[in-house]
Amino acid sequence: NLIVSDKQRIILGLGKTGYSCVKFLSEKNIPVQVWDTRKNPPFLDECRKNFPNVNIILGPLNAEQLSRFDQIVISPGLPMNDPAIVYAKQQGSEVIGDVDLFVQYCNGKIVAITGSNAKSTVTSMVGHLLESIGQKVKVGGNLGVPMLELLDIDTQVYILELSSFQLETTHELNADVATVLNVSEDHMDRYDSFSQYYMAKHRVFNGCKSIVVNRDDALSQPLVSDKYPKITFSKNSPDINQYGLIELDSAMYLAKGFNPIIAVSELNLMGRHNYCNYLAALAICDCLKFEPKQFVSALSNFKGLAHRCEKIQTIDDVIFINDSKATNVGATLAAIDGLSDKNIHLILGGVGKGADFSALKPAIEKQVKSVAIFGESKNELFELLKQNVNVNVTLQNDLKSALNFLFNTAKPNDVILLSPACASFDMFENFEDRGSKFVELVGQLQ
Ligand code: UMA
Ligand code: ADP
Repeated sequence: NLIVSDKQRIILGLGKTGYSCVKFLSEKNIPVQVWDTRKNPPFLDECRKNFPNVNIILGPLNAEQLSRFDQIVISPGLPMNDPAIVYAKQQGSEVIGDVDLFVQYCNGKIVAITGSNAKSTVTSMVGHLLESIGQKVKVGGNLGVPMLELLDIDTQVYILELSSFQLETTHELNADVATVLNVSEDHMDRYDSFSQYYMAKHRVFNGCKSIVVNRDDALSQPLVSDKYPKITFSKNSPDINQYGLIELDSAMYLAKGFNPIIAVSELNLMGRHNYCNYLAALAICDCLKFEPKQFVSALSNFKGLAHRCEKIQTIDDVIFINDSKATNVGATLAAIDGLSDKNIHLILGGVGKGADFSALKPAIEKQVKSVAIFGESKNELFELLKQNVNVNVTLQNDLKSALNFLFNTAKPNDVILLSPACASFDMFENFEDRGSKFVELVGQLQ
């Protein structure tokens, strides 16, 4: 049992996660202190007001002081390889995250979803499908609401989106269903190697009871033995009793084995990558013993999330798509592939997070007509893409000039796609802010 009252415990971080831990433990009369390296962390005032007895330390971590605590509850935004944290661990401090606390107190089933892309979409989809059949569900984690805030006695299934940062500090998750939806490079500014990032993701399988695997992505296969019940999905044709896509009378269907479930024309989300997301969600529900035929109407009325390949509007027959959540190369490749029947004009750039952009080049050469690049990584992207006879590549100062350039270039029926392959915090607050500014700028074109 991790929590014993005589333990000296410190929470690191006073953002959403840190504050949820302070609140959860304090309300159980478990003494905590909290430390944030920032001078003015987001929940400072709220913490002072609601928990005046909690000691708050602000400023850089001190290894000696930190190592005096028996247990350190670390927020996902802080790296585990911080020298003070490494030292405290060497001195015997136990380092955990909010997931470990959650698991200790959770009585419902846990669906744990990770992957480099599609986590939020699939997490929300599973929530929507299960709710449609009357299950009492809660959805959260990396998606936005810290998981400790979800806990209550009525919930039957918790559907958690988990980031590699959250999984790094997770020991026994014991999920009823666990999945790594896909793995491609991301957050390389935080990891020493791709394999370290991959290993963090695969901690989602620790102690799990059943697994969902993407047949198209070898890196989604768990490194555990075959003893776990397993259901698979693929954007290609299905295996016996497994999920995939089939064609019947020239229409494409989601299918289990060779039994069609619903025609993709009935679905709101476009592109093969999204069909794959519906299949992943169905496979997860199947692991919980719910058959796909129960979900036909819920599949057709799932609206999708903003900023993920979201169609904004059409002006002069040019279609505008906001995929601001594409903060890594894999997501942008999926968007380009998903729109392969259109002429694409692409807006790229922002904070590269140490990524290798080279996989973008062949996809852009094959399917994109013009690219407008802006933001912190613009020179690196321009160097990669500039020598190209078939694609018009331009450097721009900001999102507005990038959009205006492409609008002047695009022809009727073409698509202008914001899918930047980069994080946004060089010029925006977050990906939502970037997407909303894009929508606003598109509105001004009329
Ligand atoms: N920070 C400090 N000093 C500290 C603590 C944090 O400088 O002492 C900085 C971190 O470096 C980071 C920022 O503050 O830049 C926020 O870190 P945090 O751990 O306080 O974050 P929370 O507010 O608790 O939000 C976290 C997730 N954020 C991160 O993992 C960075 C949120 O995911 C998540 O929704 C929330 O917990 C609830 O579970 C956001 C995210 O960007 C959306 N996630 C990354 C992603 O999706 O790519 C992994
Ligand atoms: P995450 O929570 O993992 O970041 P989201 O559902 O928010 O996932 O989507 C992030 C980005 O990934 C969006 O740009 C979206 O269009 C793209 N995406 C969605 N599904 C897939 C998929 N199956 N493979 C690759 N990219 C995808």
